Amino acid sequence: MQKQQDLYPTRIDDQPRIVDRVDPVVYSDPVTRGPLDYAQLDDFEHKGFLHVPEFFSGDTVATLQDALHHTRQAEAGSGRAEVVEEPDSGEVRSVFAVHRDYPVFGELCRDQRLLRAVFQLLGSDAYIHQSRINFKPGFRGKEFYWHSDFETWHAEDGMPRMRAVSCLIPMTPNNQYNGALMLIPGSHRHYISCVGETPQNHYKQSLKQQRTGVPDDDSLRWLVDKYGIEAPATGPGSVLFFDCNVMHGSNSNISPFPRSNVFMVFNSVYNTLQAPFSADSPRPEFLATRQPRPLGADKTAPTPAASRRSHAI
Ligand code: 6CS
Ligand code: FE
Repeated sequence: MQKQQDLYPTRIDDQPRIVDRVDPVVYSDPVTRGPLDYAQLDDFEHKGFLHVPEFFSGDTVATLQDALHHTRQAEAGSGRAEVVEEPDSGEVRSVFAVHRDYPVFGELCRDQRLLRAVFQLLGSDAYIHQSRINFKPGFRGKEFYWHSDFETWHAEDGMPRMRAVSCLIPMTPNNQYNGALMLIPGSHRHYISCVGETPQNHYKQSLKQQRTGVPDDDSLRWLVDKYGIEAPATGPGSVLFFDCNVMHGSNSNISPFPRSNVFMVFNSVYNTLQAPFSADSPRPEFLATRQPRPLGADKTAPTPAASRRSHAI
């Protein structure tokens, strides 16, 4: 498979580097109609994330919460590759490919309003690059150290450009007590090229505790000094959209309250995976879709306004 030019080299030097993003953030015209208004699209453009309260109805949330509880019970001790356990307690930390294996989450990723919002951000049709539930159980849910998802998806999955968006769909309250997601607003406009080499089968370690492909202290300090940190308090019914390259992480949860979220990662159909840019072999399909199934995000509105960048860049 012919490799595209690597605009975002990483894990190749023994020195970290911070380079500017060359890709757009919001790909469609701000006038493109959908659930996100102009101010919200502008917010996403500048911060790299957007919290939208009350996106889903109470009935939808209740259905999703039931499915989440069922998933956790079904997967505890299942030993499936898609299931990642907490390093110490063995509790379920994450379950991947839930859009493929659980019908309720398969329907969620086809929600027409969600897809329309994704079209407003990506300016094209999209498919699920990755889906997961992060349970972050009470008392023993461990941290997700600071990282850019794109750095991993570029290095290990071969995602060429920054044209993917994550939708965090909270199933419990996310607050300062139970490990809410922390994000650095504006960090999506800078790409931190990390040191180190990708170990073989890195995902078997990184999904429990990521050490390779995380920013060095000086780069992280530079970002925080420049932009600060935000930890939006979210909860069931809302959606947090965040750009593939925004720097984020979450603390361990020592509260009694779980912090469980569903994540749907939408990738533009114009950004399909190539050969990994910094790994010997691609990660498994349950982590990174290599057989895209477009969802029709570009067909979700009655009369979409012509969008300037709805074609390949
Ligand atoms: O490696 C990945 O794809 C996963 N790792 C993290 C820490 N966030 C994105 C994704 O779930
Ligand atoms: Fe992440």
